[in-house]
Amino acid sequence: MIERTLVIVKPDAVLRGRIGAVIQRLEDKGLKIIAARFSRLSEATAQKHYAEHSSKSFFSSLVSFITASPVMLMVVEGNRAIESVRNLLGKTNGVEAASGTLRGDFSSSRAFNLVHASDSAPSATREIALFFKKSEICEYALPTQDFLFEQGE
Ligand code: 3AN
Repeated sequence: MIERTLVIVKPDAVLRGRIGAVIQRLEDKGLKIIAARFSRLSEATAQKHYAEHSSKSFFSSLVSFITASPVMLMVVEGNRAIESVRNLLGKTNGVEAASGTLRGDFSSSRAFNLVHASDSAPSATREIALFFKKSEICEYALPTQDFLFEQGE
């Protein structure tokens, strides 16, 4: 089942020089980047993105953190991409995330956990629309496509 998901390489990963490491893991998995932009989020956009957490005590620190430096925004496509990317990230808290996952290997924090990825199909639709226009999404085929997963899988 082909899905699209939104990935944000967050300021901790950008400032620690780990953008490449994140992209490498996505490519290693056979996922396809179909849109990308390097951008500093406004406070208003960050608040919209994290709207589901607006009542939480950590909301303002979440917004400060995601706006602290530019971030790398990407739309990633592939077989069950939403679950697949969440598995590549690991648990929210880097201390608890399994070794081999991005957070497990690169984060020792709950707040500074390197990467955001959509957690459901409705979230992915909402988040992709928040950051990308339809015209910014590039449809193309990978030459390796037939060897990444079976049709209908
Ligand atoms: P995930 O990023 O794994 O989807 P969410 O959606 O539960 O995790 O949380 C969004 C972000 O909010 C997390 N990436 C984390 O940085 C932060 N966060 C979540 N829970 C807490 C908390 N209890 N205290 C501080 N920050 C938190």
